[in-house]
Amino acid sequence: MAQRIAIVSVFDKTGLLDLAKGLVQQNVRILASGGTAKMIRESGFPVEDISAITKAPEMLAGRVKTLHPAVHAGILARNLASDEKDLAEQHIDKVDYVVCNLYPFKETIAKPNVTVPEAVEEIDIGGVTLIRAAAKNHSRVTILSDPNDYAEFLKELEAGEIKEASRNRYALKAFEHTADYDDNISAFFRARYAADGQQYATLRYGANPHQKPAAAFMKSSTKLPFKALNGSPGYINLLDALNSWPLVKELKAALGKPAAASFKHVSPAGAAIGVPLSPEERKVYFVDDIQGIETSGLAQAYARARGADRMSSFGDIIALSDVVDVPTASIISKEVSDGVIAPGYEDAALEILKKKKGGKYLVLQIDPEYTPEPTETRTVYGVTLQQHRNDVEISPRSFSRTVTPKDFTLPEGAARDLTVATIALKYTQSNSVCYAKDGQVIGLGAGQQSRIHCTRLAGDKADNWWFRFHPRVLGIKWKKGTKRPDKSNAIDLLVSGELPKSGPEREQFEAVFEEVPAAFTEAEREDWSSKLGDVAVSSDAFFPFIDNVYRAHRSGVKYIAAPGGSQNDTAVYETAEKLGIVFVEQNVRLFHH
Ligand code: 93A
Repeated sequence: MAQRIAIVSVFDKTGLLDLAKGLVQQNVRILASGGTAKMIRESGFPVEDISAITKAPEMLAGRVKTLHPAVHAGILARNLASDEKDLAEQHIDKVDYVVCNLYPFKETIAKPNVTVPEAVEEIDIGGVTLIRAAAKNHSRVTILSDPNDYAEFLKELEAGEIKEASRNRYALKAFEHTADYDDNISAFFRARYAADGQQYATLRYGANPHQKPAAAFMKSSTKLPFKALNGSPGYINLLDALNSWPLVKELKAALGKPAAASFKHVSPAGAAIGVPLSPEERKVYFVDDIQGIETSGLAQAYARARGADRMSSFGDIIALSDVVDVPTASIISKEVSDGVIAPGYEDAALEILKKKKGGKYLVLQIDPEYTPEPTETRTVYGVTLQQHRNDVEISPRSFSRTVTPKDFTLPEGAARDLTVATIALKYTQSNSVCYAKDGQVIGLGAGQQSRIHCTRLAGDKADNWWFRFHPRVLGIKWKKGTKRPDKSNAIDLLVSGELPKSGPEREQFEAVFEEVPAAFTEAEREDWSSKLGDVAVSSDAFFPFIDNVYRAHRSGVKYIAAPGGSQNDTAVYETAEKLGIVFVEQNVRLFHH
């Protein structure tokens, strides 16, 4: 048997001498690059320079050390007659083992104020080529890219040959080593060379001001699917924008009407399609002075999305399914909001939006044709998580199988409202439960660990929404100059039943009215609540207990859609039946995090 050959070229020389000793003991011929050979030689072990086979010196101050056919043909050759013939003709010997780790690119770029030339010098070429060639040919060649593997390798070598399972494991490690290395190189240059805002966007900070640096980017030189027409997005702005946009896109696709969503902390406060507004709705949603809202489905959709839960929508990120027109921009201009994402803007609408927030209002334009990769990847605490994107389609057809009553055909409005509620849940932090009516969310509970708490939270929000239509609220006489957020806060105190009888909070409450409205009595509450009906509810997962159905019923719920799978399914269905609620089995669980 010909003498086995190892090519050794390591930056990190940990364990190198023990390795050399073991290789020599097993009569392996060691060929090594400059610094590696020097260290082995100085320790008294036999070693040859790579030039012994390349017949070429290391060149360009080390930029070319191992890049040579004598090296790479020796590594890449298979046990095939044709490969053997090629090698014989060129007097090249097969290489059996490659030991290599790379220049410290990652460590170098971590240094403060590193320059491009400094980083460039640390881009390993020959080492990556050695590793990749050996890993490619791992059916014959062993590649060691991690000094931690030397001991085990030597043990196997002593015992005979390197096992296939070990070669496979080392090859995987090698591929990951070079992939990680390349990731660091591309990340370094992306941050410097990608046109800011096109493929790469520098963010002021991450979720909090101390989380720096922060960025949003695409890989593979793909452009970001959005561009900032005004302002610059923050990290949470983008989380909101990139969750709210697909919501409105899907809502429009499912129901054929313009759609809007109002997001806060990566959950919708409201979402709706364009359904004409009654005079009361215009008043409750603070849009009775908006010109042109009668003919703008988009403005109607946003009025409803923002109007669902005005308290939660304060400072929202807005998503709009269609090109933004003046009526929609006019509503936005009056509200406290952080930004908007839409496929386009009429010139006059953009001018209105650019004036908001002292000129800093975030206006994002999204490419409506953009389709994300099917696989989503993120890291949490350094661990990479990967999943297929939740691209399940929800439409009125998703609600065709009623459990109780059986084979019941939902009225169009109910199927529409369940569609709105369920698509909203698809983009809401779980657990989530959503109440909808008239093509809009009226109460949405997000991010609750307990489902009943979620059903209650969403139900309470739906009740608050409904009480804002009470004649007493519609008839409020505001003190002149009362601001919109102050009106929303006062209405919320009144309708939520949280109004204190006395004290400074009470005084502040009273200060905004010409005539202070009376708190609702128990009897008034019961009476007005009983007038709320035909509400649809959707849940992102099954109802584990019947309490959810009872709670939903108290807020005028007539239709429920939820996945099955609970031990209590039968009891849940029976409770719905008893209360005259239509229960639809919506088969897809929609957890979102
Ligand atoms: O500059 S290189 O990309 N050119 C080469 O041909 C080459 N071959 C191996 N760097 C090259 N290497 C790298 O040299 C190895 O990846 C290893 O990190 C380092 C070992 O150099 P030395 O043996 O001189 O200490």
